[in-house]
Amino acid sequence: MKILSLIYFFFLNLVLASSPSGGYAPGAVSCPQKKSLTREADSISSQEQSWLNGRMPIAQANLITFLENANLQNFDASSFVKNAKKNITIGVAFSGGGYRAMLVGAGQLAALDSRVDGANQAGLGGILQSSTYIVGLSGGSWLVGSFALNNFLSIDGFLSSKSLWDLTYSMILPGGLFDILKNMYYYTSINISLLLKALAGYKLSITDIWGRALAFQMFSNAPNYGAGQTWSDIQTQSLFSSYQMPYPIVVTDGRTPGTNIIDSNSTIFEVNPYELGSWDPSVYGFTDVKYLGTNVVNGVPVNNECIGGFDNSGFVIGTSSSLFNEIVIQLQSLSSIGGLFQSLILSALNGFSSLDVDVSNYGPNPFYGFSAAESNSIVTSETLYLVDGGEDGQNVPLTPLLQPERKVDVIFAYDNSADTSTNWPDGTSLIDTFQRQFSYQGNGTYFPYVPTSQNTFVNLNLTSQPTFFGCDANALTLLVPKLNANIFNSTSNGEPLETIFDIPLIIYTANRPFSYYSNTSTYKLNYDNTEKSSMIRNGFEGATRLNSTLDLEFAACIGCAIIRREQERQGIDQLDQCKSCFQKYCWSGATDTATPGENFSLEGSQQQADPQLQPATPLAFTASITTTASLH
Ligand SMILES: *[C@@H]1O[C@H](CO)[C@@H](O)[C@H](O)[C@H]1NC(C)=O
Ligand SMILES: *[C@@H]1O[C@H](CO)[C@@H](O)[C@H](O)[C@H]1NC(C)=O
Ligand SMILES: *[C@@H]1O[C@H](CO)[C@@H](O)[C@H](O)[C@H]1NC(C)=O
Ligand SMILES: *[C@@H]1O[C@H](CO)[C@@H](O)[C@H](O)[C@H]1NC(C)=O
Ligand SMILES: *[C@@H]1O[C@H](CO)[C@@H](O)[C@H](O)[C@H]1NC(C)=O
Ligand SMILES: *[C@@H]1O[C@H](CO)[C@@H](O)[C@H](O)[C@H]1NC(C)=O
Ligand SMILES: *[C@@H]1O[C@H](CO)[C@@H](O)[C@H](O)[C@H]1NC(C)=O
Ligand SMILES: CC(=O)N[C@H]1CO[C@H](CO)[C@@H](O)[C@@H]1O
Repeated sequence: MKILSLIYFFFLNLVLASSPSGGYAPGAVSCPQKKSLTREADSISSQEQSWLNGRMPIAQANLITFLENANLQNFDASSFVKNAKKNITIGVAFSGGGYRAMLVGAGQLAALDSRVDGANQAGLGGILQSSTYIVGLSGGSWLVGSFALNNFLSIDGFLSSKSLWDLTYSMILPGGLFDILKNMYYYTSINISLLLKALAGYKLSITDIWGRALAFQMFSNAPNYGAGQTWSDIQTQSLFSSYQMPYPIVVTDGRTPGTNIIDSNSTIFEVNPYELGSWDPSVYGFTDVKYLGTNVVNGVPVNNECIGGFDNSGFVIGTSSSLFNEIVIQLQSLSSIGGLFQSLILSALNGFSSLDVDVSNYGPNPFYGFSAAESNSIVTSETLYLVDGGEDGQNVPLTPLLQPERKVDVIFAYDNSADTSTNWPDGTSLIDTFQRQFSYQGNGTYFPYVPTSQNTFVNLNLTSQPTFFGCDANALTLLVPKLNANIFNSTSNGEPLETIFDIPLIIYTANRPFSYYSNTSTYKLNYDNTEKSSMIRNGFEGATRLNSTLDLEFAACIGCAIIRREQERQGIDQLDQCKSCFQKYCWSGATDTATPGENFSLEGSQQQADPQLQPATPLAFTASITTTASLH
């Protein structure tokens, strides 16, 4: 019986997969024409550029529609967008925070999606269709990966699907207590995946288990739950290749095993549909994601032998969220139910026990001997170790959108972190991103001023309603002292130099309760359908100022933020309506670093504040600030 089912599952692994082995294991493929799989990070890839050539006209046309519907007064959207000096480029970023971040993020995403029922009425529908980039990290990477690899299915599609995002039972026992066949299939299938990858000669990490488990929820429409589905399969999704979806990117951090210190010098990696790599000087390179697993020296395949299928879709989002490995480890204490997982883990860790549990193993290292990177860095290691993208504190993944090469004008930053002891965000992520630009690794990225204290975020209501940062580019000159003198100059090839107008404006939206307390624990692993749709609905309402009921002009105000940089570039005066919007939504630069709130209460051993933050929102709630760094 056991042998038979093993054989059965083995063959099931072989059908209809883009991985060369047909299943989870990487396998030999012929090498591409190009000499090196790796390139310097001095520009976006030629594939990204050619994709943008297709996307930009569509995004600009959709932006005209959005702006026309936004009720901006005395504004000709069509002529403004058509006469812009550059394509108006919108990026959207979703933070980590487990299923909370995925579900609240799904509501925020739905609010921007003109295909979703109610999104146009609520004000922001169409922004997703006008956007160029969409970035996710950890729980946010499940969201972005789900959309990208299910061919940009709308949120309604996820909710009506029987298998996608089925969170009724946790990944420990996806069939619940009674669907024994489902549970058996699940465990056997994961086990076989791991076995096949190990047999193919690859070292496993817990992320292999974790990634396969996630795929059962996120990629369940793919054959055999995505065992043979790769991240580079995004390239062949029809709504990607016809430029109908934004360009999806997930973020993960580089880490040296044995160290736990993530400082401003950590290396931030991104995985996009074509490449994995980093803009940071420590690596400063990108490798073709399709050929991960290939043994290379300075990007050149050894013996001209190449590998495909390493970039399994679940493995990629599992990497971005590898902090969750810790949960999986803790499951061991969950007695009999955890026992199955435990036995999987033990077989995966066989001979591998010295590694930190939250490290994903990308070996052979695609940047081994890479000449553009720092010589004493990651390039000397035979394996590339990647960890949860939020481990450096920047839980909203903004780094890919701050690269001057991407020319982003405005970023929707959705923060569903659990910074406070009651699992609400307090701006920590933005503070960390602000500071990184001054570090060695910041390497010419710029980020507008934000408060330096979380207390200011909370006291000044910057987390209770969408807030704009960097409203006035002329106030940012001190951030770019080197470039300031050259603002209006061009380089020899006629390209304009970076200017203050190329620093994106940030539209920051933090998780808040409107119709539902969406501050669930990062470790909550199962959501019944009511909880799931309540989380999503609350995210939708937070993104839209309660469906624009709290501000009838909200869509217009968002429009003002989107057109702001182009107006500044051209020296066009702001509309009166936009001036009053900016009064309402821009951070003025004021600070209030007092411990938030008047009502104090004791929590645990720490004395903490419990301010009554609202009544701008229908549900009254309290937040408290923790001093210890917490998991997102
Ligand atoms: C907008 O993008 C398209 C496609 O890349 C490009 O051809 C066009 O020149 C861009 N427009 C501006 C104003 O830069
Ligand atoms: C806001 O709109 C969404 C989508 O139509 C809907 O599900 C939700 O109930 C609305 N909220 C309120 C308070 O009307
Ligand atoms: C960051 O890296 C730079 C250059 O290698 C080094 O000078 C600096 O000390 C590092 N900072 C930290 C906090 O490690
Ligand atoms: C996984 O397979 C190994 C053999 O490769 C077996 O010893 C182990 O019991 C299996 N674990 C589960 C949970 O099926
Ligand atoms: C959610 O927020 C409310 C109000 O701040 C708080 O009372 C509750 O404990 C929080 N729930 C969790 C799970 O943190
Ligand atoms: C924050 O919002 C609350 C509720 O709307 C309001 O009472 C308070 O004055 C606001 N604080 C600031 C600094 O705007
Ligand atoms: C930029 O232009 C100004 C004014 O033409 C000129 O004085 C300055 O030297 C230029 N800077 C560079 C770096 O070319
Ligand atoms: C703008 C900037 O400082 N770019 C630098 C980023 O890092 C690479 C590699 O160290 C440099 O070559 C760039 O000049």
